[in-house]
Amino acid sequence: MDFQKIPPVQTDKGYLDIAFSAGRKRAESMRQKRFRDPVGRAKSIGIEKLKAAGGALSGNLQKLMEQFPSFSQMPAFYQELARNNLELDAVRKSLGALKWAKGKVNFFIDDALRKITSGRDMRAIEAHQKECYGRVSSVMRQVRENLKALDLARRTLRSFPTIKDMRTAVIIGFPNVGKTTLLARLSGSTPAIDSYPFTTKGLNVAYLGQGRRKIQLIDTPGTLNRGAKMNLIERQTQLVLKHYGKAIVYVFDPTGGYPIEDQKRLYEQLREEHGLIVYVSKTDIAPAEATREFVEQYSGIADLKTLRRMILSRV
Ligand SMILES: Nc1nc2c(ncn2[C@@H]2O[C@H](COP(=O)(O)OP(=O)(O)OP(=O)(O)O)[C@@H](O)[C@H]2O)c(=O)[nH]1
Ligand SMILES: [Mg+2]
Repeated sequence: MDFQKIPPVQTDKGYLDIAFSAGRKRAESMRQKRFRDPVGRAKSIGIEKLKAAGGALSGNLQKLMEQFPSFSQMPAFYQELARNNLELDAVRKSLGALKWAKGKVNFFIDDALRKITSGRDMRAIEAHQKECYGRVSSVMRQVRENLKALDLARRTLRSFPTIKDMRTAVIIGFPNVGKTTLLARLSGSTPAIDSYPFTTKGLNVAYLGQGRRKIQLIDTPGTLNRGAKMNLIERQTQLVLKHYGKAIVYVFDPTGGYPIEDQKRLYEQLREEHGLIVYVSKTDIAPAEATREFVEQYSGIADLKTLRRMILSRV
C-alpha cells in the first residue's frame, strides 16, 4: 500500500473557492460571445457558470471519496494499523457525509438550471444563481468537520510505511547493532546509517533477489522490548513482526554496545513465536571469541552470502 499519493484535503471554503473560480472563468469566456437578446445572454452565461462550478465541486468531492482506501480490502497488517491509529468510524461517517454533500450539490445545481432556463427577466436569473451558490455553500459548511476529520486521517495514513504484500523477511535487534547496515549490504540500497542508537526512526524497506525470487526486507528501528512503554513506532514494529514475521533476521552485536545478556534475552523471547535466522554483525572488529560463541551456540551466520541464501530459502 502506498498512502503517500493521497492528495491534500481542502477546507469547505477551499473547495468552494475552486468551484466558484471555475464558474467565474466559464462566465468570462461566455461573455466574449455574441447573443441576440440580453435575457438570453444572461441565461446562457448563468447556466454555463453554474454547470462549471457544480461540475468542479461535485468532481472534487468524488475524487476525495475515491482517494481514501477501502479499509476492509487492505492487507491485514494495514487493517490493524488503521484500527490502532485512525478513528475509523469518523472516517466512514465523513465519507458518507461527502456522498450526501455531493448529492445535495448536484440537486441544487440542477434545480437552479431548471429555474434559470424558465426565468423571465434578468433579475430573476441573477437571483436563482445567488440562491444556488448560497445553498451549495451551506451544504459545504455542513461537512466542514468531516473534511477536517478526513484531513487528519490523511496525515495519519501518510505516516504509514509502504509495505508490499509479498514474501518478506524482517531484520530486528537492539539499537545500533547494525541492522540498517545489513539491509544496505544485502540489498544495495542506501538508507541512513549512523553510529548512535535509534538512528532508524521508521521502517526501511528494500528488496533482495530478482523476479519470482524477489523478497521484501524490512529493517526496523532498534527495539529494547519495553512492553507497555512502547511508542508508536515500536508498536508498528510489533505489528510488522505479527504479520510479516515468518522469517526474522535477528542481529547480534558481539562487540557488546548493548549488554550481550540483554541481546540474548530478546532473542529467546522472539524465538518462542518466530523462526529466527541469526546474523552476527561487526565481526571485523569484535573479539574472535565473542563471534565464535554466537556462531556456535546460536547457529549464527557471519557471512552475507550464506545469510542471503538462508533468507531466500526461509521465506
Ligand atoms: N565495523 C563495523 N561496524 C558496523 C558494522 N555494522 C554496522 N556497523 C556500525 O554500527 C553503527 C550502527 O549501525 P546501524 O546499521 O545504523 O545500526 P542499527 O542497528 O540500524 O541502529 P538503529 O537503527 O539505531 O537501531 C554504525 O556506525 C555502523 O557503521 C560492521 O559489520 N562492522
Ligand atoms: Mg537502523
